[in-house]
Amino acid sequence: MKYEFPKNFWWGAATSGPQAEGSFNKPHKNMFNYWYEIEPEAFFDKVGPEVTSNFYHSYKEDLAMMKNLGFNSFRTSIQWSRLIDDFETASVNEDGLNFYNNVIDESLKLGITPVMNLHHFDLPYDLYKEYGGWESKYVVDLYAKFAKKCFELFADRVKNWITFNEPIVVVEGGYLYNFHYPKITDGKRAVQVGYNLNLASAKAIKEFKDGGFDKAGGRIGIVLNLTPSYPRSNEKKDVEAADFADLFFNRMFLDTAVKGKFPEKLVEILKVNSVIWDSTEEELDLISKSTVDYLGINYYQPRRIKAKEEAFDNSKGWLPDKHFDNYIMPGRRMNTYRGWEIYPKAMYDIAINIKKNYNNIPWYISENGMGVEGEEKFMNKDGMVEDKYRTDFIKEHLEYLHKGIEEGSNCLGYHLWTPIDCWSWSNAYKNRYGFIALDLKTQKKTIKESGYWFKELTKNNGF
Ligand code: BGP
Repeated sequence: MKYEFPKNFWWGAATSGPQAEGSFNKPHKNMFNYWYEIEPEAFFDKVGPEVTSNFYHSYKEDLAMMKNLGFNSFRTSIQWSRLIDDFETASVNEDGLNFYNNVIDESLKLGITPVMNLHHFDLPYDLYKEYGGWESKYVVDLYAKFAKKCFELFADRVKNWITFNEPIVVVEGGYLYNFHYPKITDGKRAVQVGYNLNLASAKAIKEFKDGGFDKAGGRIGIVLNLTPSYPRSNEKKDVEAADFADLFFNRMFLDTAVKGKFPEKLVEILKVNSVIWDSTEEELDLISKSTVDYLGINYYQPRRIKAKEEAFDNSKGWLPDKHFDNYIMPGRRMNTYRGWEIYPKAMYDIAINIKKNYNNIPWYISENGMGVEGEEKFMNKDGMVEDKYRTDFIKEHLEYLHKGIEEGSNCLGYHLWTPIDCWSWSNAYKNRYGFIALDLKTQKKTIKESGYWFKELTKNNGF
């Protein structure tokens, strides 16, 4: 069977500023720079974010390699901590400005559409220290100033914007489950952070529209990691538990971004538990009027849910886990390196969900991929990683995506995570995801077998 994709389908891959550039010449630290400084042992092999894949210096060669693989599009992010000197006035750092101008111009020169994201877990550390980070509405306003500045500087050439990558991960990692600094566990504060991130995204969208950047051919969206919630069984209790997980982890951002409204049921539950966010009528009005033009959806793994089996431990106060338990489904297929289930059919479920429940808004797969540890063991004598498992993984996911598109879902493209093996938060360089292998010692970059396969795919617009 041949899988052909719509005309002008985006083929490419995504990375982020903090994971690819390295920290060279940055005027400020972000949260990860700071965390590494105080706790290097929290990072795999104690490898920090200073060098990463050296995109700051090698962007030309890197983009040329992406072009060689047939990319027509590519996502990265503008680091707030690189572009801006003074956060209050949003004054611009000359070196940062030159760097992003060069990246954008080089991409366009090669015929690669740049998709620019404004926040990939990389809040400037000073804004946490001084104001409490995403718990503060003042920081929300500073972010909107930063976003406005980016549009003014780059929207003449960048037509596809993203306000946030996976905002729910900021909530989960930093305020619930301790996998990102500041590693706080506090349900009420987590909920406020979730609200503030929604508000920040809406304020950036408002700046975009007020500035007329949409009328000038631009569009703005958000990237959400929509992890479909599957109940253990059809029993009411399991279904309700899965429904809560969907409300909290997906729809808190999805409904707000697309429909301008928090799900009523979620608001009700948060009220009953006395953890509802602090909001004003004016903010909610702004949110309702500032919805996205398109969506990026990151999909890696499903969320399996069962009803709570043991009494919830209240000692830390309310947490979302009061309403569900994670379910370890027997026989599930795993990527054991990352500990994530592999379930390609979710691509189809996502496509149909967007079509049916979210006005069939334009969207694309902004991340999907497979992180594998110790990939050098798959290297052949010519130094090429033979990552057939990755090609198979992509194919299986694309088959289900294709089915969703055939049934009318308005999907614009597919980006792998990531073009070149890049740095991953606390996992650093443990798991590799790229089409292109990175030798961390020499910074040598070598195309993997999957990269050559992808090149054929982009030529044929399918496989
Ligand atoms: C997504 C993030 C990426 C990337 C990817 C792979 O959630 O948007 O930044 O890191 O996951 O996950 P990890 O690096 O944790 O293995």
